[in-house]
Amino acid sequence: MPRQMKAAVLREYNQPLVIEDVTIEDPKAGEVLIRQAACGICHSDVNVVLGQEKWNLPVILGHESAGYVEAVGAGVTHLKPGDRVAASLLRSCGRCFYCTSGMPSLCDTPHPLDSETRHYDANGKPITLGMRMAGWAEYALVDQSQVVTVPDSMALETAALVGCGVITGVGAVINTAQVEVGSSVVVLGLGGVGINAVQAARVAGARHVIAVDLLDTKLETAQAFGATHLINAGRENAVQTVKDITNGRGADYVFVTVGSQRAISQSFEMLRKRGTTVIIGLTPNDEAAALPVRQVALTEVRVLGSFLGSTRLNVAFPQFVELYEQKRLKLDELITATYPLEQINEAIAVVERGEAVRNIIVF
Ligand code: CXF
Ligand code: ZN
Repeated sequence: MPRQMKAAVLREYNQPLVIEDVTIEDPKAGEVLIRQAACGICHSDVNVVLGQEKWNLPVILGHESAGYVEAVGAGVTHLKPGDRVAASLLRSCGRCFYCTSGMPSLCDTPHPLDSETRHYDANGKPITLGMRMAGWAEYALVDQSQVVTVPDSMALETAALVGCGVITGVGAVINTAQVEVGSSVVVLGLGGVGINAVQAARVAGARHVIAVDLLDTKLETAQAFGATHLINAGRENAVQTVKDITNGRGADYVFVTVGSQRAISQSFEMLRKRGTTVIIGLTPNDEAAALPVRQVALTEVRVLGSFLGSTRLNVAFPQFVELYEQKRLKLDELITATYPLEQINEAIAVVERGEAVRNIIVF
């Protein structure tokens, strides 16, 4: 039986979201309906609200959450109503070349939830299920591959952050780059992803964890998450400072979390020979960045892309839980503030101003 719920609907770009009565359908085969406890606000959601990324309007956004299993579709055997779970936008079919090769973040099998309507407004008109979750709502419908169970030791608000920000930042360091003990690591940009890259570099045993941003408040946060050196790129020459810290050699790894050509160019100037630039942040549209061809060839630098931290959810989540229980991964500290759904527009405005690591909606 379809359920009635409140949801935050984006009807027009650059306009406040509208809290509406929405009908959501039952889960179909392989799907899970989650009664949401919490859902994060990610910069990628805000980019859609601002019209910088387009979805078919009206749309419900939100793509990292946690809650309770409300109902499961046919064939879902490892989850039952009442289970505490976290959900991610990382969806994978389990059968394609990429999934069977251990690269589920690159799964390219279309899913019915990508295109089918499961949400209807009060007039019976369809609403798009955005960001593979439509998480800013009292219930969310996802594929079972997007769901992991949460132990009682972890609050659902905390678990909600794992699905995008944590897997993307931590995964880039641990999975994509596989940073070695003793490395010199630079993180350019200290939003939700950058802060998680900083703490993952610390967990991985990096010698230098050099955090770079334009805002002192973000640099202070990075220090609390394990950065050993802070560079305000507005005041300091970041390239020179990285060289100074690394015996004039340059960094082993630079993680570029901001989608900017300038940051990518700078990353090459900061690298040592055979160092690695990891590109995480997306540039607007399909902008290209110039590659320093001679340097790439002559100094053997490497360029890696990282999408959702090259994560395998069922491997990563239990690891994160254990690191969290050992107090080596800080998750509670990522939460800047919690808001009820009715105040989602205030919460988004704070994120837009760059004042939050993570704001979350609680239900
Ligand atoms: C993004 C990456 C680009 C597509 C939307 C989701 N990842 C996390 O926010
Ligand atoms: Zn996100």
